[in-house]
Amino acid sequence: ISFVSIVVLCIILLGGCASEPNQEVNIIPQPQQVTVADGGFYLSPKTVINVVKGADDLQPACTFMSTLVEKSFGKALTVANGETKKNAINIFVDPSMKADAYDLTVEKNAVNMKGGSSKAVFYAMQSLRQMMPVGVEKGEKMDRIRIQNVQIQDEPRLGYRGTMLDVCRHFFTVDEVKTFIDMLALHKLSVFHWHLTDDQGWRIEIKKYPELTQIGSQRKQTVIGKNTGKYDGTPYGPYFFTQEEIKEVIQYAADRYITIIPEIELPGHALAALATYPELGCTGGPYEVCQMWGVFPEVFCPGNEKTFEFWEGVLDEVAELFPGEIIHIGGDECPRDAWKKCKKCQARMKQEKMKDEGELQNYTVHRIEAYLKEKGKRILGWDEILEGDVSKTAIVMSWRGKTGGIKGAKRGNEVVMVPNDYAYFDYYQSKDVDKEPFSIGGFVDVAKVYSLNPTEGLTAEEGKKIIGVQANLWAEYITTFSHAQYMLLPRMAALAEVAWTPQEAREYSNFLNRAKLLTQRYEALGYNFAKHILQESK
Ligand code: TNX
Repeated sequence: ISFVSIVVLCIILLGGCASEPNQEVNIIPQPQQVTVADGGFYLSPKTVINVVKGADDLQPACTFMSTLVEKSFGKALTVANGETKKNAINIFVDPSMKADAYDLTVEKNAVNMKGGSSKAVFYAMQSLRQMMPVGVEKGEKMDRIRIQNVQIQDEPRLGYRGTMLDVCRHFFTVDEVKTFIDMLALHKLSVFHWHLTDDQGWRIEIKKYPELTQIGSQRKQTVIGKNTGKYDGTPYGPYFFTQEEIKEVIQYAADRYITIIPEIELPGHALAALATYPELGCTGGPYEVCQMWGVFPEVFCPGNEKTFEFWEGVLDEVAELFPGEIIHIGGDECPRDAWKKCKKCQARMKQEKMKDEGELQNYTVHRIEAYLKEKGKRILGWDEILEGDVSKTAIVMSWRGKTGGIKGAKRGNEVVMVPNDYAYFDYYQSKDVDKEPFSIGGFVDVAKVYSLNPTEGLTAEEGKKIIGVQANLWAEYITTFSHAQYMLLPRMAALAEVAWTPQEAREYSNFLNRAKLLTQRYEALGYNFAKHILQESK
Protein backbone atom coordinates (compact mmCIF):
# COMPACT_ATOMS: atom_id res chain seq x y z
CA ILE A 1 0.00 0.00 0.00
CA SER A 2 1.47 3.29 -1.04
CA PHE A 3 1.82 6.30 1.23
CA VAL A 4 -0.63 8.21 -0.97
CA SER A 5 -3.35 5.59 -0.58
CA ILE A 6 -2.91 5.61 3.19
CA VAL A 7 -3.32 9.38 3.19
CA VAL A 8 -6.41 9.08 0.99
CA LEU A 9 -7.84 6.40 3.28
CA CYS A 10 -7.27 8.57 6.32
CA ILE A 11 -8.99 11.51 4.67
CA ILE A 12 -11.98 9.33 3.80
CA LEU A 13 -12.16 7.95 7.33
CA LEU A 14 -11.82 11.35 8.94
CA GLY A 15 -14.34 12.84 6.55
CA GLY A 16 -16.74 10.05 7.39
CA CYS A 17 -16.26 10.61 11.08
CA ALA A 18 -16.69 14.35 10.87
CA SER A 19 -20.39 14.09 10.15
CA GLU A 20 -20.92 11.40 12.76
CA PRO A 21 -22.11 12.83 16.07
CA ASN A 22 -19.90 12.36 19.07
CA GLN A 23 -21.89 9.82 21.03
CA GLU A 24 -20.75 11.33 24.32
CA VAL A 25 -21.16 15.00 23.51
CA ASN A 26 -24.39 15.03 21.58
CA ILE A 27 -26.36 18.13 22.43
CA ILE A 28 -29.45 19.71 20.91
CA PRO A 29 -29.62 22.65 20.44
CA GLN A 30 -25.99 22.72 19.27
CA PRO A 31 -23.97 24.86 21.71
CA GLN A 32 -21.93 27.73 20.34
CA GLN A 33 -18.53 26.27 21.23
CA VAL A 34 -17.68 22.71 22.15
CA THR A 35 -14.15 21.43 22.76
CA VAL A 36 -13.99 17.75 23.56
CA ALA A 37 -11.02 16.62 25.67
CA ASP A 38 -9.62 13.22 26.57
CA GLY A 39 -10.91 11.33 29.55
CA GLY A 40 -14.02 11.72 31.58
CA PHE A 41 -15.61 12.60 34.91
CA TYR A 42 -17.28 9.88 36.94
CA LEU A 43 -20.49 11.06 38.54
CA SER A 44 -21.32 8.87 41.53
CA PRO A 45 -23.78 8.91 44.43
CA LYS A 46 -21.03 10.69 46.37
CA THR A 47 -20.79 13.59 43.92
CA VAL A 48 -21.99 16.78 45.56
CA ILE A 49 -23.85 19.62 43.93
CA ASN A 50 -21.77 22.38 45.35
CA VAL A 51 -23.07 25.93 45.13
CA VAL A 52 -20.01 28.17 45.23
CA LYS A 53 -21.95 31.30 44.34
CA GLY A 54 -25.72 31.12 44.22
CA ALA A 55 -28.73 33.31 43.54
CA ASP A 56 -32.21 33.57 45.03
CA ASP A 57 -33.85 31.42 42.39
CA LEU A 58 -31.16 28.75 42.02
CA GLN A 59 -32.81 26.11 44.16
CA PRO A 60 -35.08 24.57 41.47
CA ALA A 61 -32.05 24.06 39.21
CA CYS A 62 -30.20 22.26 42.02
CA THR A 63 -33.24 20.13 42.73
CA PHE A 64 -33.46 19.21 39.05
CA MET A 65 -29.83 18.10 39.01
CA SER A 66 -29.90 16.22 42.29
CA THR A 67 -33.04 14.25 41.38
CA LEU A 68 -32.07 13.55 37.77
CA VAL A 69 -29.92 10.60 38.82
CA GLU A 70 -31.92 9.67 41.91
CA LYS A 71 -33.55 6.56 40.49
CA SER A 72 -30.32 5.29 38.92
CA PHE A 73 -28.30 5.77 42.11
CA GLY A 74 -31.02 4.98 44.60
CA LYS A 75 -30.38 8.36 46.21
CA ALA A 76 -30.53 12.02 45.28
CA LEU A 77 -27.26 13.94 45.12
CA THR A 78 -26.48 16.13 48.10
CA VAL A 79 -26.74 19.88 47.56
CA ALA A 80 -24.32 21.99 49.60
CA ASN A 81 -22.64 25.38 49.72
CA GLY A 82 -18.87 25.74 49.77
CA GLU A 83 -15.58 26.49 48.05
CA THR A 84 -14.83 24.77 44.74
CA LYS A 85 -14.07 21.14 45.39
CA LYS A 86 -13.39 17.76 43.83
CA ASN A 87 -16.00 15.16 42.96
CA ALA A 88 -18.54 17.94 42.74
CA ILE A 89 -20.66 19.84 40.31
CA ASN A 90 -19.45 23.30 41.26
CA ILE A 91 -21.98 25.99 40.47
CA PHE A 92 -21.38 29.72 40.07
CA VAL A 93 -23.94 32.34 39.22
CA ASP A 94 -21.99 35.24 37.77
CA PRO A 95 -24.17 38.29 37.04
CA SER A 96 -21.34 39.89 35.05
CA MET A 97 -22.02 37.33 32.30
CA LYS A 98 -24.93 37.68 29.86
CA ALA A 99 -28.08 36.47 31.62
CA ASP A 100 -28.67 33.40 29.43
CA ALA A 101 -25.01 32.49 28.82
CA TYR A 102 -23.17 29.63 30.50
CA ASP A 103 -19.78 27.92 30.59
CA LEU A 104 -19.62 24.23 31.33
CA THR A 105 -16.38 22.41 31.96
CA VAL A 106 -16.18 18.70 32.60
CA GLU A 107 -12.79 17.56 33.92
CA LYS A 108 -11.43 14.44 35.53
CA ASN A 109 -11.97 15.80 39.05
CA ALA A 110 -15.06 17.96 38.79
CA VAL A 111 -17.74 19.58 36.72
CA ASN A 112 -17.84 23.36 36.81
CA MET A 113 -20.79 25.34 35.60
CA LYS A 114 -21.01 29.09 35.49
CA GLY A 115 -24.03 31.00 34.29
CA GLY A 116 -25.17 34.61 34.05
CA SER A 117 -28.30 33.62 35.99
CA SER A 118 -29.94 30.58 37.57
CA LYS A 119 -31.71 30.05 34.28
CA ALA A 120 -28.38 29.84 32.46
CA VAL A 121 -27.13 27.34 35.05
CA PHE A 122 -30.27 25.30 34.32
CA TYR A 123 -29.31 25.35 30.62
CA ALA A 124 -25.84 24.08 31.53
CA MET A 125 -27.55 21.27 33.42
CA GLN A 126 -29.61 20.35 30.37
CA SER A 127 -26.40 20.11 28.37
CA LEU A 128 -24.83 17.94 31.06
CA ARG A 129 -27.96 15.80 31.11
CA GLN A 130 -27.76 15.22 27.36
CA MET A 131 -24.20 13.96 27.83
CA MET A 132 -25.39 11.27 30.25
CA PRO A 133 -26.45 7.82 29.08
CA VAL A 134 -30.16 7.79 28.22
CA GLY A 135 -30.70 5.14 30.89
CA VAL A 136 -30.78 7.86 33.56
CA GLU A 137 -34.05 9.09 32.07
CA LYS A 138 -35.76 5.85 33.01
CA GLY A 139 -33.87 5.19 36.20
CA GLU A 140 -31.69 2.35 34.93
CA LYS A 141 -29.54 1.19 37.87
CA MET A 142 -25.98 2.52 37.70
CA ASP A 143 -23.03 2.75 40.10
CA ARG A 144 -21.50 5.68 38.34
CA ILE A 145 -21.98 7.70 35.19
CA ARG A 146 -19.13 8.61 32.89
CA ILE A 147 -19.32 12.05 31.35
CA GLN A 148 -16.91 12.98 28.56
CA ASN A 149 -14.44 15.72 29.40
CA VAL A 150 -15.44 18.81 27.51
CA GLN A 151 -15.49 22.59 27.53
CA ILE A 152 -18.65 24.31 26.40
CA GLN A 153 -19.37 27.99 25.97
CA ASP A 154 -22.90 28.74 25.06
CA GLU A 155 -25.67 31.28 24.81
CA PRO A 156 -28.92 31.40 22.84
CA ARG A 157 -29.41 33.36 19.64
CA LEU A 158 -32.93 34.41 20.73
CA GLY A 159 -34.36 34.92 24.21
CA TYR A 160 -37.92 33.93 23.32
CA ARG A 161 -38.00 30.28 22.33
CA GLY A 162 -41.54 29.05 22.54
CA THR A 163 -44.16 26.49 21.77
CA MET A 164 -47.92 27.05 21.85
CA LEU A 165 -50.32 24.40 23.05
CA ASP A 166 -54.00 24.67 22.16
CA VAL A 167 -56.07 23.20 25.00
CA CYS A 168 -59.38 24.52 23.60
CA ARG A 169 -60.10 22.37 20.59
CA HIS A 170 -59.01 19.37 22.63
CA PHE A 171 -58.15 19.42 26.28
CA PHE A 172 -54.97 18.22 27.97
CA THR A 173 -54.78 17.51 31.69
CA VAL A 174 -52.54 19.19 34.27
CA ASP A 175 -50.20 16.18 34.21
CA GLU A 176 -50.02 16.26 30.43
CA VAL A 177 -49.32 19.97 30.45
CA LYS A 178 -46.51 19.32 32.95
CA THR A 179 -45.02 16.69 30.65
CA PHE A 180 -45.26 19.22 27.82
CA ILE A 181 -43.27 21.64 30.02
CA ASP A 182 -40.68 18.91 30.65
CA MET A 183 -40.31 18.58 26.89
CA LEU A 184 -39.73 22.32 26.56
CA ALA A 185 -37.08 22.18 29.30
CA LEU A 186 -35.17 19.33 27.66
CA HIS A 187 -34.90 21.44 24.49
CA LYS A 188 -33.93 24.64 26.39
CA LEU A 189 -37.10 26.41 25.31
CA SER A 190 -38.09 29.40 27.42
CA VAL A 191 -41.76 30.13 26.71
CA PHE A 192 -44.98 28.16 26.96
CA HIS A 193 -47.76 29.97 25.09
CA TRP A 194 -50.99 28.61 26.56
CA HIS A 195 -53.97 29.02 24.22
CA LEU A 196 -56.80 29.05 26.78
CA THR A 197 -59.92 30.38 25.06
CA ASP A 198 -61.48 29.78 21.66
CA ASP A 199 -64.77 29.08 19.88
CA GLN A 200 -64.74 25.47 21.00
CA GLY A 201 -63.98 25.91 24.67
CA TRP A 202 -63.21 28.32 27.52
CA ARG A 203 -60.58 26.57 29.63
CA ILE A 204 -59.59 28.97 32.43
CA GLU A 205 -61.57 29.51 35.60
CA ILE A 206 -62.52 33.17 36.10
CA LYS A 207 -63.94 33.76 39.58
CA LYS A 208 -65.92 36.82 38.53
CA TYR A 209 -67.60 34.86 35.72
CA PRO A 210 -68.09 31.28 36.98
CA GLU A 211 -70.55 30.48 34.18
CA LEU A 212 -67.70 30.65 31.68
CA THR A 213 -66.42 27.29 32.81
CA GLN A 214 -69.85 25.89 33.59
CA ILE A 215 -71.22 26.57 30.11
CA GLY A 216 -68.27 27.59 27.96
CA SER A 217 -66.08 24.58 28.75
CA GLN A 218 -68.25 21.93 27.13
CA ARG A 219 -69.51 21.05 23.69
CA LYS A 220 -72.75 19.20 23.13
CA GLN A 221 -71.20 16.71 20.78
CA THR A 222 -67.82 15.62 19.56
CA VAL A 223 -67.04 15.99 15.90
CA ILE A 224 -65.59 13.00 14.10
CA GLY A 225 -62.32 13.42 12.21
CA LYS A 226 -62.76 15.81 9.33
CA ASN A 227 -65.28 18.63 9.07
CA THR A 228 -67.83 16.15 7.85
CA GLY A 229 -70.62 17.41 10.02
CA LYS A 230 -70.84 13.95 11.56
CA TYR A 231 -70.72 13.59 15.32
CA ASP A 232 -70.16 10.63 17.53
CA GLY A 233 -72.95 11.77 19.79
CA THR A 234 -70.95 12.10 23.00
CA PRO A 235 -70.60 15.45 24.76
CA TYR A 236 -67.09 16.88 25.21
CA GLY A 237 -66.29 18.45 28.57
CA PRO A 238 -66.68 20.18 30.93
CA TYR A 239 -62.90 20.58 30.72
CA PHE A 240 -61.04 23.49 32.26
CA PHE A 241 -58.24 24.47 34.62
CA THR A 242 -59.10 25.88 38.02
CA GLN A 243 -57.02 28.83 39.18
CA GLU A 244 -55.37 26.54 41.72
CA GLU A 245 -54.33 24.18 38.93
CA ILE A 246 -53.06 27.08 36.87
CA LYS A 247 -50.93 28.26 39.81
CA GLU A 248 -49.52 24.75 40.10
CA VAL A 249 -48.61 24.73 36.39
CA ILE A 250 -47.07 28.22 36.62
CA GLN A 251 -44.89 27.04 39.51
CA TYR A 252 -43.92 23.88 37.64
CA ALA A 253 -42.87 25.97 34.63
CA ALA A 254 -41.03 28.52 36.81
CA ASP A 255 -39.06 25.68 38.40
CA ARG A 256 -37.83 24.92 34.88
CA TYR A 257 -37.18 28.61 34.13
CA ILE A 258 -40.03 28.71 31.62
CA THR A 259 -42.39 31.67 31.31
CA ILE A 260 -46.04 31.07 30.54
CA ILE A 261 -47.85 33.46 28.22
CA PRO A 262 -51.61 33.01 28.58
CA GLU A 263 -53.80 33.78 25.59
CA ILE A 264 -57.29 35.20 25.92
CA GLU A 265 -58.77 35.54 22.43
CA LEU A 266 -60.52 38.77 21.47
CA PRO A 267 -62.49 40.05 19.61
CA GLY A 268 -62.77 36.88 17.43
CA HIS A 269 -62.78 33.16 18.26
CA ALA A 270 -65.38 34.05 20.88
CA LEU A 271 -68.17 31.48 20.67
CA ALA A 272 -67.51 29.72 23.98
CA ALA A 273 -67.76 33.07 25.78
CA LEU A 274 -70.80 34.16 23.76
CA ALA A 275 -72.60 30.89 24.45
CA THR A 276 -72.17 31.79 28.11
CA TYR A 277 -72.99 35.50 27.85
CA PRO A 278 -74.99 36.07 24.63
CA GLU A 279 -75.41 39.76 25.46
CA LEU A 280 -71.74 40.26 24.57
CA GLY A 281 -72.39 39.45 20.89
CA CYS A 282 -73.91 41.86 18.34
CA THR A 283 -77.16 39.91 17.85
CA GLY A 284 -77.67 38.76 21.42
CA GLY A 285 -77.63 35.13 20.35
CA PRO A 286 -78.43 32.44 21.18
CA TYR A 287 -74.99 30.99 20.54
CA GLU A 288 -73.49 27.53 21.05
CA VAL A 289 -70.02 26.44 22.07
CA CYS A 290 -68.75 25.53 18.63
CA GLN A 291 -68.58 21.88 17.65
CA MET A 292 -66.75 22.35 14.35
CA TRP A 293 -63.45 23.91 13.38
CA GLY A 294 -62.96 27.10 11.42
CA VAL A 295 -63.54 30.84 11.54
CA PHE A 296 -67.02 31.94 12.53
CA PRO A 297 -68.92 35.19 11.96
CA GLU A 298 -70.21 35.44 15.54
CA VAL A 299 -67.66 37.51 17.43
CA PHE A 300 -67.61 39.84 20.45
CA CYS A 301 -69.44 43.17 20.09
CA PRO A 302 -66.95 46.03 20.62
CA GLY A 303 -69.77 48.54 20.30
CA ASN A 304 -71.02 47.46 23.73
CA GLU A 305 -69.38 48.85 26.88
CA LYS A 306 -70.37 45.64 28.67
CA THR A 307 -67.99 43.73 26.41
CA PHE A 308 -65.07 45.88 27.59
CA GLU A 309 -66.18 45.44 31.19
CA PHE A 310 -66.12 41.68 30.61
CA TRP A 311 -62.67 41.70 28.99
CA GLU A 312 -61.31 43.85 31.80
CA GLY A 313 -62.82 41.59 34.44
CA VAL A 314 -61.24 38.55 32.82
CA LEU A 315 -57.89 40.24 32.25
CA ASP A 316 -57.79 41.50 35.87
CA GLU A 317 -57.68 37.89 37.05
CA VAL A 318 -55.36 36.70 34.28
CA ALA A 319 -52.91 39.53 35.00
CA GLU A 320 -53.01 38.71 38.69
CA LEU A 321 -52.53 34.99 38.16
CA PHE A 322 -49.67 34.97 35.65
CA PRO A 323 -46.46 36.64 36.86
CA GLY A 324 -45.01 37.10 33.36
CA GLU A 325 -45.08 40.51 31.70
CA ILE A 326 -46.72 39.41 28.45
CA ILE A 327 -50.38 38.59 27.83
CA HIS A 328 -51.53 37.34 24.44
CA ILE A 329 -54.81 38.95 23.41
CA GLY A 330 -55.40 37.02 20.17
CA GLY A 331 -56.62 39.45 17.56
CA ASP A 332 -56.69 36.93 14.70
CA GLU A 333 -59.34 35.83 12.26
CA CYS A 334 -62.11 38.22 13.25
CA PRO A 335 -64.78 38.63 10.56
CA ARG A 336 -66.42 42.03 10.90
CA ASP A 337 -69.73 41.50 9.09
CA ALA A 338 -71.71 41.37 12.32
CA TRP A 339 -70.29 44.77 13.30
CA LYS A 340 -71.57 46.24 10.02
CA LYS A 341 -75.13 45.31 10.93
CA CYS A 342 -74.83 46.21 14.61
CA LYS A 343 -76.33 49.48 15.89
CA LYS A 344 -74.00 49.71 18.87
CA CYS A 345 -70.89 49.13 16.76
CA GLN A 346 -72.00 51.69 14.20
CA ALA A 347 -72.79 54.21 16.95
CA ARG A 348 -69.34 53.76 18.48
CA MET A 349 -67.75 54.17 15.05
CA LYS A 350 -69.65 57.38 14.45
CA GLN A 351 -68.80 58.76 17.85
CA GLU A 352 -65.09 57.96 17.44
CA LYS A 353 -65.09 59.09 13.78
CA MET A 354 -63.97 55.73 12.44
CA LYS A 355 -63.97 55.07 8.71
CA ASP A 356 -64.51 51.33 8.81
CA GLU A 357 -64.80 48.25 11.01
CA GLY A 358 -61.03 47.70 10.75
CA GLU A 359 -60.63 50.85 12.80
CA LEU A 360 -63.06 49.49 15.34
CA GLN A 361 -60.87 46.41 15.76
CA ASN A 362 -57.83 48.65 16.07
CA TYR A 363 -59.62 50.77 18.70
CA THR A 364 -60.36 47.57 20.63
CA VAL A 365 -56.75 46.42 20.62
CA HIS A 366 -55.50 49.87 21.66
CA ARG A 367 -57.99 50.10 24.51
CA ILE A 368 -57.08 46.68 25.84
CA GLU A 369 -53.39 47.44 25.51
CA ALA A 370 -53.79 50.67 27.49
CA TYR A 371 -55.74 48.81 30.17
CA LEU A 372 -53.08 46.15 30.54
CA LYS A 373 -50.25 48.68 30.44
CA GLU A 374 -51.59 50.18 33.66
CA LYS A 375 -51.13 46.76 35.23
CA GLY A 376 -47.55 46.62 34.01
CA LYS A 377 -48.33 44.15 31.24
CA ARG A 378 -47.48 44.10 27.54
CA ILE A 379 -49.67 42.70 24.82
CA LEU A 380 -48.77 40.14 22.21
CA GLY A 381 -51.13 39.59 19.28
CA TRP A 382 -51.43 37.61 16.04
CA ASP A 383 -50.20 39.52 13.00
CA GLU A 384 -53.69 40.81 12.15
CA ILE A 385 -53.09 43.48 14.82
CA LEU A 386 -50.78 45.12 12.26
CA GLU A 387 -53.73 45.84 9.99
CA GLY A 388 -54.56 48.82 12.13
CA ASP A 389 -52.11 51.34 13.47
CA VAL A 390 -51.10 49.14 16.37
CA SER A 391 -48.87 50.79 18.94
CA LYS A 392 -45.11 50.18 18.81
CA THR A 393 -45.08 48.58 22.23
CA ALA A 394 -47.26 45.65 21.12
CA ILE A 395 -45.44 42.44 20.19
CA VAL A 396 -46.46 40.91 16.88
CA MET A 397 -46.74 37.16 16.37
CA SER A 398 -46.20 36.45 12.69
CA TRP A 399 -48.23 33.40 11.72
CA ARG A 400 -49.32 34.01 8.12
CA GLY A 401 -45.83 33.31 6.90
CA LYS A 402 -43.01 35.70 7.73
CA THR A 403 -44.64 38.69 5.99
CA GLY A 404 -46.31 40.15 9.07
CA GLY A 405 -43.15 39.72 11.11
CA ILE A 406 -41.03 41.46 8.52
CA LYS A 407 -43.52 44.31 8.29
CA GLY A 408 -43.71 44.54 12.08
CA ALA A 409 -39.94 44.58 12.54
CA LYS A 410 -39.52 47.24 9.86
CA ARG A 411 -42.05 49.51 11.55
CA GLY A 412 -40.33 49.01 14.90
CA ASN A 413 -42.44 46.42 16.72
CA GLU A 414 -40.91 43.45 18.47
CA VAL A 415 -41.76 40.24 16.69
CA VAL A 416 -42.08 36.52 17.41
CA MET A 417 -41.81 34.45 14.24
CA VAL A 418 -44.29 31.56 14.03
CA PRO A 419 -44.67 31.27 10.25
CA ASN A 420 -47.24 28.59 9.47
CA ASP A 421 -45.16 27.23 6.58
CA TYR A 422 -42.26 26.45 8.99
CA ALA A 423 -43.65 26.24 12.48
CA TYR A 424 -47.17 24.78 12.43
CA PHE A 425 -46.82 21.43 14.06
CA ASP A 426 -50.44 20.52 13.37
CA TYR A 427 -49.45 20.19 9.69
CA TYR A 428 -48.31 16.88 8.21
CA GLN A 429 -44.68 16.05 8.81
CA SER A 430 -44.53 13.46 6.04
CA LYS A 431 -45.69 13.51 2.41
CA ASP A 432 -46.99 9.99 2.88
CA VAL A 433 -50.21 11.31 4.43
CA ASP A 434 -52.08 8.02 4.25
CA LYS A 435 -49.73 6.62 6.87
CA GLU A 436 -50.03 9.64 9.14
CA PRO A 437 -52.73 10.34 11.68
CA PHE A 438 -55.37 12.53 10.04
CA SER A 439 -54.34 16.17 10.28
CA ILE A 440 -55.53 19.64 9.33
CA GLY A 441 -53.40 19.52 6.16
CA GLY A 442 -50.29 21.43 5.15
CA PHE A 443 -46.78 20.03 5.09
CA VAL A 444 -43.97 21.01 7.44
CA ASP A 445 -41.31 18.36 7.80
CA VAL A 446 -38.37 18.51 10.15
CA ALA A 447 -36.10 19.79 7.33
CA LYS A 448 -38.50 22.66 6.66
CA VAL A 449 -38.56 23.62 10.34
CA TYR A 450 -34.78 23.54 10.39
CA SER A 451 -34.53 25.74 7.30
CA LEU A 452 -36.20 28.68 9.03
CA ASN A 453 -33.96 31.70 9.41
CA PRO A 454 -36.04 34.02 11.58
CA THR A 455 -34.20 37.20 10.57
CA GLU A 456 -34.06 36.56 6.82
CA GLY A 457 -35.08 39.56 4.73
CA LEU A 458 -34.12 42.07 7.43
CA THR A 459 -31.11 44.29 8.00
CA ALA A 460 -29.00 43.58 11.08
CA GLU A 461 -30.70 46.47 12.84
CA GLU A 462 -34.21 45.34 11.92
CA GLY A 463 -33.26 41.77 12.81
CA LYS A 464 -32.83 42.82 16.44
CA LYS A 465 -36.61 43.26 16.56
CA ILE A 466 -37.05 39.52 16.12
CA ILE A 467 -37.12 38.52 19.77
CA GLY A 468 -38.07 34.93 19.20
CA VAL A 469 -39.46 31.98 17.34
CA GLN A 470 -42.19 29.61 18.29
CA ALA A 471 -44.02 26.52 17.07
CA ASN A 472 -47.80 26.19 17.32
CA LEU A 473 -49.65 23.02 18.11
CA TRP A 474 -53.29 23.61 17.25
CA ALA A 475 -55.41 20.73 18.41
CA GLU A 476 -58.44 20.46 16.14
CA TYR A 477 -57.43 16.94 15.14
CA ILE A 478 -55.29 16.05 18.13
CA THR A 479 -57.39 14.23 20.65
CA THR A 480 -54.76 12.58 22.85
CA PHE A 481 -51.55 13.77 24.44
CA SER A 482 -49.63 10.90 22.90
CA HIS A 483 -50.69 12.19 19.47
CA ALA A 484 -49.63 15.70 20.55
CA GLN A 485 -46.16 14.35 21.38
CA TYR A 486 -46.03 12.63 18.01
CA MET A 487 -46.66 15.97 16.30
CA LEU A 488 -44.15 17.81 18.50
CA LEU A 489 -41.23 15.40 18.32
CA PRO A 490 -38.77 15.51 16.69
CA ARG A 491 -39.80 18.83 15.11
CA MET A 492 -39.37 20.58 18.47
CA ALA A 493 -35.67 19.67 18.34
CA ALA A 494 -35.32 21.47 15.00
CA LEU A 495 -37.19 24.48 16.31
CA ALA A 496 -34.97 24.62 19.40
CA GLU A 497 -31.85 24.72 17.26
CA VAL A 498 -33.34 27.43 15.00
CA ALA A 499 -33.97 29.52 18.09
CA TRP A 500 -30.75 28.80 19.95
CA THR A 501 -27.86 28.19 17.58
CA PRO A 502 -26.38 30.97 15.41
CA GLN A 503 -27.35 30.65 11.76
CA GLU A 504 -23.76 30.10 10.59
CA ALA A 505 -23.22 27.28 13.09
CA ARG A 506 -26.18 25.25 11.88
CA GLU A 507 -25.95 22.37 9.47
CA TYR A 508 -28.86 20.08 8.72
CA SER A 509 -27.09 16.75 8.21
CA ASN A 510 -25.14 17.31 11.40
CA PHE A 511 -28.38 18.12 13.23
CA LEU A 512 -30.03 15.01 11.84
CA ASN A 513 -27.35 12.76 13.29
CA ARG A 514 -27.64 14.36 16.70
CA ALA A 515 -31.44 14.27 16.51
CA LYS A 516 -31.35 10.51 15.94
CA LEU A 517 -29.44 10.13 19.20
CA LEU A 518 -31.82 12.51 20.97
CA THR A 519 -34.76 10.32 20.01
CA GLN A 520 -33.22 7.54 22.11
CA ARG A 521 -33.69 9.91 25.04
CA TYR A 522 -37.32 10.50 24.00
CA GLU A 523 -37.78 6.76 24.03
CA ALA A 524 -36.23 6.41 27.49
CA LEU A 525 -38.47 9.22 28.73
CA GLY A 526 -41.52 7.46 27.35
CA TYR A 527 -42.31 10.28 24.92
CA ASN A 528 -44.15 9.33 21.77
CA PHE A 529 -42.49 10.71 18.65
CA ALA A 530 -42.60 10.33 14.89
CA LYS A 531 -40.03 7.55 14.62
CA HIS A 532 -39.83 7.27 10.84
CA ILE A 533 -39.40 10.98 10.20
CA LEU A 534 -35.65 11.29 10.69
CA GLN A 535 -35.05 8.20 8.60
CA GLU A 536 -37.07 9.73 5.76
CA SER A 537 -35.46 13.17 5.99
CA LYS A 538 -32.39 13.82 3.91
C1 TNX B 1 -55.28 29.38 12.19
S1 TNX B 1 -52.98 30.72 13.67
C2 TNX B 1 -55.66 29.78 13.46
C3 TNX B 1 -56.14 28.77 14.43
C4 TNX B 1 -56.24 27.41 13.80
C5 TNX B 1 -55.04 27.15 12.93
C6 TNX B 1 -54.98 25.78 12.34
C7 TNX B 1 -54.19 31.51 14.11
C8 TNX B 1 -53.88 32.77 14.71
N1 TNX B 1 -55.44 31.04 13.94
O1 TNX B 1 -57.35 29.19 14.99
O2 TNX B 1 -56.33 26.47 14.82
O3 TNX B 1 -55.04 28.09 11.89
O4 TNX B 1 -53.76 25.53 11.72
